[in-house]
Amino acid sequence: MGKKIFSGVQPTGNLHLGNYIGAIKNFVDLQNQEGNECVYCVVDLHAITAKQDPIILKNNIRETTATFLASGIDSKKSIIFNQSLVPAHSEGSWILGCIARMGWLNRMTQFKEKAGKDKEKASVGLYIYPVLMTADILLYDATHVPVGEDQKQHLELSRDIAQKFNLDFNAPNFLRAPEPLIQKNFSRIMSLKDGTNKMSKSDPSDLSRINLTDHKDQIMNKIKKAKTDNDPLPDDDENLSQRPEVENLLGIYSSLSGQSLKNSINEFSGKNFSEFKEKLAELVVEKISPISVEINKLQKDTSYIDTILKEGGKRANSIASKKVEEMKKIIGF
Ligand code: AQP
Repeated sequence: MGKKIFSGVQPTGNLHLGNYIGAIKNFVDLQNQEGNECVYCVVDLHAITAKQDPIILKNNIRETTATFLASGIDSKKSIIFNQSLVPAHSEGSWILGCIARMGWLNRMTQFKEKAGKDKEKASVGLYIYPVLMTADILLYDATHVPVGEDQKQHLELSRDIAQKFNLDFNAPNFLRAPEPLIQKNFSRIMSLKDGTNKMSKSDPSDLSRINLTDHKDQIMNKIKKAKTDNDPLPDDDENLSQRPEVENLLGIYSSLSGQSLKNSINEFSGKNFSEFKEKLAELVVEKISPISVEINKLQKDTSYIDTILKEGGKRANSIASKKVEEMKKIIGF
């Protein structure tokens, strides 16, 4: 039987190679597997958990949509829309927020990381973000959610919330507990400047990430400047975890070439970093440049992008509004 897939990406700009390898590439593979029904959402309600400039946000919603399309998500096969078009997400999130427990949310490590030291100043939205994410998923009865490693804990929370709702209202199996789909290898792509931090949109250094809109010269330059160490390339993976930058670059190479880490290590053992980086840069350019060219082309046609979102929004709304109505009936509204 096919899977019901739901996943989202925040329109917060600077979509990067980590988002592509950890999430979007997987979205495309799942869409192309026979029998799957996929919903891919530009999660703009999530984006406003941090302050956004309205004009930039609007551009980022279109750019994220263009990235989906340019990466191979097909609006005829999958539903593509932005979250704020479908009111059921906000409504469902409120109801589920009354099911979730403070203790559960207090354990979420992403909130701790993103709120930083001054968590009193973080938005309430950032704190309850995992509840909105739960509503996103449960409204579509998603069976599987393709995400990067960093979202695993939120997925576990959404399973707890679904189970508690079903139990509290004696509605067995009404909300479906989803399974995360996390790639076994290279599920977390790290910064090019520091192999212990994940590649991230909000890293102030543009050299830390390959943006999906970077052109060839930028990609070559960033890989050339990527941090490595003074030892030669390894012959095996024995001490690789102590060399996070090298592990990350070999991981990117393996992931984009579709070969195992072991094969990549064998391919480059005994070679010097400049040779490896040249090959890696060629591969990243080969995979990312066509996407970046297409994003730039699509972005010029804003009315085309807006039509895709509107059409997708209608399809999403017809599924999600029905589910939220059933939810309201169950709780006694
Ligand atoms: N470095 C990464 N490696 C693998 N997967 C990643 N993802 C993000 N960064 C990496 C996955 O991409 C999907 C979409 O992410 P998002 O836009 O919802 O937000 P995020 O995880 O907050 O992205 P960033 O880049 O890390 O943003 P900031 O800088 O704001 O923290 C998700 O499935 C995510 O796992």
